[in-house]
Amino acid sequence: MVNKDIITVTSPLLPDLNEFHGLLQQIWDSKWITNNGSFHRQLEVALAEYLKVPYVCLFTNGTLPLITALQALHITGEVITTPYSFVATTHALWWNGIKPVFVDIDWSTGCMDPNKIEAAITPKTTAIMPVHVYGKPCNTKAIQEIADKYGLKVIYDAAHAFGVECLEKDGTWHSILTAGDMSTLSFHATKVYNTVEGGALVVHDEKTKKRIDYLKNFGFAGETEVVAPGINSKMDEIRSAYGLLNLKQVDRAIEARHQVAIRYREALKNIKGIEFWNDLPGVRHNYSYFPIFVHEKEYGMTRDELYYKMKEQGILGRRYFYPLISEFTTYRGLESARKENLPTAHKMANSVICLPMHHALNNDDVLRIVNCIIEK
Ligand code: T4K
Repeated sequence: MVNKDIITVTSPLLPDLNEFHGLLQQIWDSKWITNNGSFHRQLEVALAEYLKVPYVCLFTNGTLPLITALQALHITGEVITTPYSFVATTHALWWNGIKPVFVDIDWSTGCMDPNKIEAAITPKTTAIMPVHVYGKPCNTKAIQEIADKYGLKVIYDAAHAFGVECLEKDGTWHSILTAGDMSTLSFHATKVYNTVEGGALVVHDEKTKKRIDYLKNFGFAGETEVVAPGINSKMDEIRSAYGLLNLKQVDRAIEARHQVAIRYREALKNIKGIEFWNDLPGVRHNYSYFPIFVHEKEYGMTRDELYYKMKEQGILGRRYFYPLISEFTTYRGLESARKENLPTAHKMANSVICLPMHHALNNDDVLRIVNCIIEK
């Protein structure tokens, strides 16, 4: 019998409502509701500490930090990027009048394949914009070597990579957000850590932090001084307060996701034609997504057949990231968007289903999901 209870791909981590009321009362009392208020300042400091990064600039979503990073670093011409992401990554380039140049991805992570970058560099290339897709770390070392060789900036779209850390040779854990020139985060409702809508730009020095703070507030450097053509992308006090509360419970949420990943892997390990990734050695993952790849011949069903079967049973996995960004009308005319240029990205986009993954999934939910995949 089909169980009609819906299981969605994700579910937002919500702070305790009573605690939130308490903070709202403080905001009401102060009557300071936006423009770099006390909760905004507290959250920037708390996030920098939690994420082990020098500076966090809060934003109103995860798209505006991408657009702003490109502005702040004066990126022009062409930027090498990945087609295997959410459209916001490439849209940020387009909004800055920059031509995206797509390169293929690596099957073992879904991230940009560093071996494909050099061939895509032209005299107009000014930067690389990779994505730590699903929170899997890009090969940051290889990317940085190429960037240094050609004098390119690197802006990481780290929307999925909240809290992801890598083990360094000296035995210490480093945030993946310290790679490159800047990294962006999304705190959208669907993310591991959310502030309803929200995002951030991670920068490495105080001067850049100051510059970004101007840019996200119309370029104001003082009451009557505008130093740059800025925008308004500030996070308000209400969402900052909500964010402070969610930060207290995000570790528990990540651990709950980890347990879901363990159960999925155990249940699916012997299912022919269903591929998934194990944890990478030396990486602290955040389990933001659980993609599986359906190999039609071995599994006996196409990806879409399984996707729609799950849907009929109320299990709403998602085909993140199908179609590829390079297939959308805005971008498909680009030379680099040609299918033969992106074979691995096409293969991944055509075989992926992200299974439901969030902190509140229980054992029965996981059982229902894996049974739907196992029973053909
Ligand atoms: N870069 C990358 C790599 C990104 O993935 C994203 C965003 C960005 C940049 C831009 O960051 P933001 O500007 O968005 O901060 C979602 C999100 O809207 C988007 O943030 C995210 N990536 C993208 C991968 O997924 P949809 O259209 O799939 O979301 P939606 O509304 O269909 O929600 C999915 C499921 O989540 C629902 O079925 C149920 C659950 N849900 C959703 C919402 C909004 C809830 O339970 N409650 C909710 O309030 O795009």
